[in-house]
Amino acid sequence: MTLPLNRRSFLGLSVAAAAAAALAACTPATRTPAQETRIMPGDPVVAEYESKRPTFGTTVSQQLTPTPFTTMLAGKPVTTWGFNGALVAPIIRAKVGDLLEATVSNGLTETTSIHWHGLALRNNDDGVPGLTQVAIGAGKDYSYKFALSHPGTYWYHSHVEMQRERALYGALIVEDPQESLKYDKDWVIVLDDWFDGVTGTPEEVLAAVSEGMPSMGGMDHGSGSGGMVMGHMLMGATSDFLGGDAGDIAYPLHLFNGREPGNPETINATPGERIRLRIINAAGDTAYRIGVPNQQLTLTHTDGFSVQHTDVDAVVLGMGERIDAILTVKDGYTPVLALAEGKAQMTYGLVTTGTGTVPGKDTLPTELRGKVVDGGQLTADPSVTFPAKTADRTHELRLTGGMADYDWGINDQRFDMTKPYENAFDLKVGERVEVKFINDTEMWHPMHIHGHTFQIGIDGARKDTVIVRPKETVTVYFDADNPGQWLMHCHNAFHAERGMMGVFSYIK
Ligand SMILES: [Cu+2]
Repeated sequence: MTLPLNRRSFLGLSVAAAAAAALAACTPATRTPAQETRIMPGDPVVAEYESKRPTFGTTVSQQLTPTPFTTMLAGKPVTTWGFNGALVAPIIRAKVGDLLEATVSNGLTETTSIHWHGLALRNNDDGVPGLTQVAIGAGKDYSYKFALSHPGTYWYHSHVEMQRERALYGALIVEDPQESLKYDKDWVIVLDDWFDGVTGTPEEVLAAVSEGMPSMGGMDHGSGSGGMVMGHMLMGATSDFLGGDAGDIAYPLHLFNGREPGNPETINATPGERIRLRIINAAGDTAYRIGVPNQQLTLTHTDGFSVQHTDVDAVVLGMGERIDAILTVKDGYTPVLALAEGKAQMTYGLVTTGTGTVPGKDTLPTELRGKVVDGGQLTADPSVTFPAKTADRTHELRLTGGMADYDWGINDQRFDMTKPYENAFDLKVGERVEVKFINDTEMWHPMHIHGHTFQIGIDGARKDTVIVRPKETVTVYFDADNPGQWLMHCHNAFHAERGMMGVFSYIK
């Protein structure tokens, strides 16, 4: 099975048509033998589970209009797509128990959708065209409305093709009415790697890397060199932390809340204040090493769930992951650095207390060392660990493929959204599911499961996205408590688009 690259014929029209058929009628030709037993997004049981989520709060409404707009990046006008005509989408803030009602008015000339990353929400609002909804047509409106049942730092983004490689993403913060963490203010930080309109479009870059990439034999640039740019490809960018190849896509820019290095977002604070950093990695192919020079951060949450507080010199965030950390403000300017892991590039923001001089971008450190962890290496707070239980079902997901043919997949299968159940991973309500992510490739993958959070091992962090290093196996567990059809995929935008996706399918 191969994925055709003509996005217009494959993903633009046929998915919408297939989705309409699958969701409305389920034609016999597309059925697998177990098809009629699957709990589809429109099944009454999905609504039943949604009705169990407490909604004691208010309705938070948000208008989101994906639209083309023009902004200045890298010193020139760049036309790209974003929500409400801006590089930085609205930060949606709500509380546990609220209903979120988001109306999408599609101002693009192609279909779109929104996925609510990390939330255990009703399946029919998960935003995956071809699986949970019909894509929102150009010029059409669609309303998402669902209960917010868990506090934390989440985000939303388009789930159509390469659209999130433009600016179609934003932060979603669910506050906890019973918040026990003490802090004075929070700072939402969205990080992104950027090329659109500067060196190429997402479609051009995908087409280029899909041709396959030459072997790196004899081209060892050494860890930390940042690699060598060849067209849209980045050759030889390596990271010891990530176990080798750090990323393959060349990005001219890295954005910190939509801003370039040299023009940083700057927030005011007073010495001694505790700022809760809520950091989201919205990038396509870049992990960030985040830290403050000569000062430790206290990590408190990953992917919205609390962890045993851990002081670190830096934290590495894969694509799709979030981290919450407490920064205690010192007098003067404090840079919050986000180093593009293995790529020798950076972006940053500043905290200022109103004294001292603004540090120029060329004066900032380019390395963060010492105690460095990723969210998957943290330990869950006992309040969020699953009760002990023997797994009812185990799924082994071998991550497969490679650079030579750019044929990323799972268990040697490349996902085809026109046949989403062809290699589905079945499960049933009430089961404890064990998932083994077995990385058979030469590259790391941030693996994401929709609609659930899993626990890493017996007492590891609760997460929805976890870094799996080359030749490593990461075993996670989740409780099958949210019926429907749920996508699972690598959160590297290029790996996902080339086939490293699958479906966890609830069956009756
Ligand atoms: Cu991947």
